[in-house]
Amino acid sequence: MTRALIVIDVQNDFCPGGALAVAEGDRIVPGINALMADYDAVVLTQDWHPAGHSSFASSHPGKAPMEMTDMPYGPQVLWPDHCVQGSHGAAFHADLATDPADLVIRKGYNPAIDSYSAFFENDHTTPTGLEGYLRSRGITTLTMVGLATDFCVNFSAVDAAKLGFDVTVDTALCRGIDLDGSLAASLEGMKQAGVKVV
Ligand code: VGL
Ligand code: ZN
Repeated sequence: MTRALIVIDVQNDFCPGGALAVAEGDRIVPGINALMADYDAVVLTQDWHPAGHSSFASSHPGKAPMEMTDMPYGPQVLWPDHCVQGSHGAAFHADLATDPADLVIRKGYNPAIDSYSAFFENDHTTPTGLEGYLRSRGITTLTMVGLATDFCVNFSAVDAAKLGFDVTVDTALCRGIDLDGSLAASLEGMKQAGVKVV
């Protein structure tokens, strides 16, 4: 059994003071750092949008952040501008240990498609390449931590389980956005998908 720690989007914009701040998003950083040495591989993901990205409310006249829209690939929450490529908000939290990472995978760079999952864009079809990386290293077992529990952690964990990885989400080292009950729904959805939610 070869195990990877997948650290989802521990970036300034998802921490207090950031553009899409998740309550207590920064509190998980020390615990994540402490876990890294226990794994065969450490992967960090980074939400990485071009300016004017289609998931930004500012790209949709008349729409406000947290409203919904219909995209060609399905319903999409419209977010405040966040994690713009090269910005301070897109950088990892300053205290996150990045030296132990074997791979940093960026997602959401396609202007027309959002990408919550570390494995597929929100069309659920376009791969990010992470699956191939993990398989070619013989990794079968994943622990996921990070931000936000109900969006990028949720989508990543469900996709990983569907792909046949053994997946655990460590909720003590995650924090959620909780939009209209999305946190509880995501925990239920992950369990239904066969993710071990601990
Ligand atoms: C995320 C909303 C938009 C996340 C990323 O990392 O959970 N949420 N982009
Ligand atoms: Zn995003």
